[in-house]
Amino acid sequence: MKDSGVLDTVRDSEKQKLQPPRKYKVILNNDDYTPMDFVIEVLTTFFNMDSDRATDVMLQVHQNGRAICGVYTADVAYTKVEQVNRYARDNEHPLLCSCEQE
Ligand code: TYC
Repeated sequence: MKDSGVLDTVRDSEKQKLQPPRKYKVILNNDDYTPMDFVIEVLTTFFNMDSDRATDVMLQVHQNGRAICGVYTADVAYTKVEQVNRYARDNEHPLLCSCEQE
């Protein structure tokens, strides 16, 4: 009889340890009120985009309803979401940033 129970468990737990970290898409959502310039500022400030790229992504959100701004590990993704939503609220804009697992 094959005696693999314990070894399989050890191998499974080693495999789990070796998995790369889960990644999260950070998403910007469209609304009718946030000024386009403010969205571009957010993309350059929090997602390190140059102004051409930021303009493209902003227009993608404006036209399609949402766009991915970047893909990060969980802690970085959640921090970006909090920082962007805090910054939008502080400036009295309804801009919504969210994230979902890739
Ligand atoms: N739709 C907004 C407007 O017409 C612009 C906008 C773009 C808002 C992207 C949010 O994530 C957004 N002023």
